[in-house]
Parts: sequence; C-alpha cells; structure tokens
Amino acid sequence: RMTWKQYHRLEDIHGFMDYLAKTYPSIISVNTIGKSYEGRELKILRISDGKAGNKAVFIDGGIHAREWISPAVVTYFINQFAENFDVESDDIKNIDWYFLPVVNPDGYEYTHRSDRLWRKNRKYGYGPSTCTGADLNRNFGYRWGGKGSSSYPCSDIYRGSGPFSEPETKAISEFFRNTAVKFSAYLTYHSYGQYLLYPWGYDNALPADHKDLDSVGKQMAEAIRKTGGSQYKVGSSSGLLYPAAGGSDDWAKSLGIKYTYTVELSDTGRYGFVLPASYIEPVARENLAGLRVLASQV
Ligand code: 0X9
Ligand code: ZN
Repeated sequence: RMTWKQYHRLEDIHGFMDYLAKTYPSIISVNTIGKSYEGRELKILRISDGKAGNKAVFIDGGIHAREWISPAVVTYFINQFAENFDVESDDIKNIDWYFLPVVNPDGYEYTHRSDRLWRKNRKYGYGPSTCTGADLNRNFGYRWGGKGSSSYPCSDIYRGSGPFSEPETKAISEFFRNTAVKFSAYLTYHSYGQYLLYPWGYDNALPADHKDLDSVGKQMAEAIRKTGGSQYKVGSSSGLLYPAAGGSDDWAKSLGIKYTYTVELSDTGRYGFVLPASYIEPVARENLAGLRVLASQV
C-alpha cells in the first residue's frame, strides 16, 4: 500500500499508478513510454476530464537516482488530484496532467539495493571505459556537450556518448515528438537546495520571456512559504546554481514550452539527499501549494 510516510520501491510506485488507472478509469490512464537500460518500464500517468480546450502540463521526477524526495512528492501530487478530482478547483480540472514520477528506475532501484548516493542511470559499456552510467540531466539534446558536463564516463556528470544516447531520455524525447499535445508547462523535481530554477541552464543567458518565468516562480515561492514556511530562491539555473548543459529543462524550453522549471526540493543541506521520510508530507504539501499557483497561471 502506498503512503507518504516512507520512501517506496519502484514496484510500489508502479503498482499505485496502475491501481489509480483501474479505480478511476474515466479520468486516469497509465502508459509505458519506453524502457530503461535494464528493461524497467517508464510509466506515465495522465489525469484529465477529457474536455477540449484544456491546457497540458508535464511533470517528472527521479531523473537523479538518489533524490528520493522527488518521486515521493510527484506521487503525492498524483494521489491528491486522483482522490479529489471532482472537488478540485477549475484551475486543476482545466489541465491535462501528465506525470512521469521515476525517469531513472534503474538508478532508483540501485540506490535502494546497493549505493544510496548513486546519481546516474545504469547503462554500461561506453567505449573502453568500465564505468557505469550517464547523468540523464546532461543527456538531453539542446546544447548537449557544453559547460558543466563531462565527457569522462566515470564522472558523476557524464553526458553520455551523444544527445539522447540513454534509453530513458530517448523515450521522453520520443514521447514529446510523437504526441499532438501542446504543453504549457514542464516541471522537473530534483533535490536539494530549495530553488525554483528556470532556463537557461547551459550558460548565463536568459530566454526572452524570463520576466514571466521569474514572476510566476516568485508567486510559487510565496505560496510555498505561506503554506509550509520553507524559503525557495527563484532565478535562472545558470545564474543561481551553475551552468550545466544538456538538462531536461533547457530542452523542454527549446521545444517552446513556456513555463519550464527545475524545482530543487528540500532541504538546504542538513540531510541533503538522505532526507528523512518524515519530511515527505510537509515538503509535498507546500509544493502542492506552489503547483496550484502554476496551474492558475498557465
Ligand atoms: O545539476 C543538475 O542537474 C541539477 N541539480 S542537482 O543537484 N539535482 O543535480 C540542476 C539542473 C538545472 N538545470 C540545468 N542546468 N539545465
Ligand atoms: Zn537532480
């Protein structure tokens, strides 16, 4: 059974998604958009009342294996919308929601079984190297290969052998290429640091509409602070953190998705990636308040 009092294994998360699709077939469907390197499913859940004219929002989590709070928060959002859809606000109901809670299932399972601080996927066999894994957030195909990424397969920020060389990022790019849906927002949940980051990440440059992104980001941060008290800093990835090319956010923005953010969840460093499970509910609750603000703006 799914709860938000502990971190769950992939099997539980996928079982939860399938259960919701079975329980609420009129609004929820689950699809597999591809498989990971080790053959695990990349499961996406859609929540929609099916009305024409809805906007569409894409949310993912678990790009980085060790950032366990991310799939936990994304599944909390799914549960909230699924269980309460009929009484949700029009802002929520007027959006077709797409959730991919675990982008990197092989890495996620590896952090549960072997190495709690693993970051990358688990692909093996990059030329002569005996190291494993590419950083999926350096593998997306916009300005791939630039600053803040490494060509060395043993690095934690290894970019892979080419844009979308990894099955997990390739599946996402194919999903976006094959769908007729025009997304208004793309949110990708990471940890940690408490930041709401918008493009560009590849270098110190800003998109033409950066003022809109900054304004909505600040409104989201304010809602988070009012709800749970956590302070989130708002700014561009490159300006506030560091330049890093090949991120999913930059690629989504390059497709023309206006409201594109990387959310770095709690905390600010006390526990870091190893955030105790007792934090899941408060972190998820305050970020749901942030997501509601986004939903009101798209
Ligand atoms: O470095 C990353 O991939 C992200 N931080 S994390 O600590 N979760 O690894 C930040 C990514 C920001 N976006 C881009 N640089 N494109
Ligand atoms: Zn991350």
